[in-house]
Amino acid sequence: MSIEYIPQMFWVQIGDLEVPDKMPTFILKYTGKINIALGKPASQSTTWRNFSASRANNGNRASHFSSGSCSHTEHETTNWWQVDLQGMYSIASVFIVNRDTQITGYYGYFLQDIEVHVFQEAPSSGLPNGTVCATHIPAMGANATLQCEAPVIGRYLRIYRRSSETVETPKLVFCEVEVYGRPVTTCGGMWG
Ligand SMILES: [Ca+2]
Repeated sequence: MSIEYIPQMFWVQIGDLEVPDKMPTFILKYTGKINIALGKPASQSTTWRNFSASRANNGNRASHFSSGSCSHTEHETTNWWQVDLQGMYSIASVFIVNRDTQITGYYGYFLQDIEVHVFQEAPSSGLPNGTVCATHIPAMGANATLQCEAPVIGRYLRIYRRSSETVETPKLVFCEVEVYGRPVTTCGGMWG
């Protein structure tokens, strides 16, 4: 014996239409809490060993250096990490997971003097000449949210670290970079 469930449906008249009154209703509310950097094409100024840029937006917040989930540049005067969001977004904030959260007193300086820049076109040089979204001067702890002073519209997000006299030759190490914002839609096509 089997039991078959047959949902009961009632019909109501709305104007000239007869429609079911038990239609499931879904309300999609965009909260801006979707990580728009996840899995998008990532690059960095240089790569130390096999600590590729894509490790910083692979969705894994593991912060141990040997976890295989952190990016790492070579030691440079100025270095950067970038993600192509593959579309135009109004970017509101960036969440960064630093290396080795249990000993950030030491590794915090890896993320000192960093700037988040946003570009609408792919940057053509290594210069930090985008629109500044946020700046973080002091050494960062285990992780931090960098809130843009005002939302910045763009497709490419690049995080720079400049050399500082207070620390050794800089490098950029990210165990995760999450970007939060809203898609920017434009009207066009046949409806102009
Ligand atoms: Ca990661």
